[in-house]
Amino acid sequence: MLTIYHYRSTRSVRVIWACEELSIPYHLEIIDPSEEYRRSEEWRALSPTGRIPAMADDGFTMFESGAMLQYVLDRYGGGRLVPEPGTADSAHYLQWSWFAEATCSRPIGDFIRHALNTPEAERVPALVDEARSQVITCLDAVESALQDTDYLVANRFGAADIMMGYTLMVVQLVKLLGNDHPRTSAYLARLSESDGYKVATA
Ligand SMILES: N[C@@H](CCC(=O)N[C@@H](CS)C(=O)NCC(=O)O)C(=O)O
Repeated sequence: MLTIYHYRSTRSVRVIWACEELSIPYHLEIIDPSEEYRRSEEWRALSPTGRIPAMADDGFTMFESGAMLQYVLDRYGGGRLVPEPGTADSAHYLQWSWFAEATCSRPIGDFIRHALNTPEAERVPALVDEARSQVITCLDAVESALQDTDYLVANRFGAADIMMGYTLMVVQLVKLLGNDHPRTSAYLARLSESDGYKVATA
């Protein structure tokens, strides 16, 4: 059985959410999120940079939430939640999945570091503003994509929405999602109504 090494509100939410949507059985291992544990040999054997999450299945382990999600869908998904490979819809599924983690997550991380995890007296406004502006540019892209559709690909809920849904959940947590992006806010509200999302973020 899949083992998902999890801590609340981290990117393991994506994998749990997909497993819940598809009724794939999994075992949750809640890890100690302290820096001390994440520096330990035990955790570094699963996640060499000390980050969360990691996953084990069938005698191997892996890190990177997007890769974990893709593996779970390939192995246990039976074609559900993903478009047929090699099609335009699949290209867009890959595009939004990579966008969620590669392009959006970096400025969100920068914003958290420079604005939230730095004491006010030490903050550098230019760094905070730059990170915020890059997050807003990402939100603009999502807002524009949601113009005539409820979901990112083929107007059907799928894995791209799980990838982006988690990213938007964090954007909302750090209070950068608001009235300027009404379609994106409504999209996240729609996603968060699903039982899979509720279990994964509980
Ligand atoms: N690209 C990686 C990012 C992993 C990551 O940054 N995880 C966060 C929690 S969601 C973390 O461990 N942060 C602590 C740190 O960076 O030291 C993935 O998708 O798994």
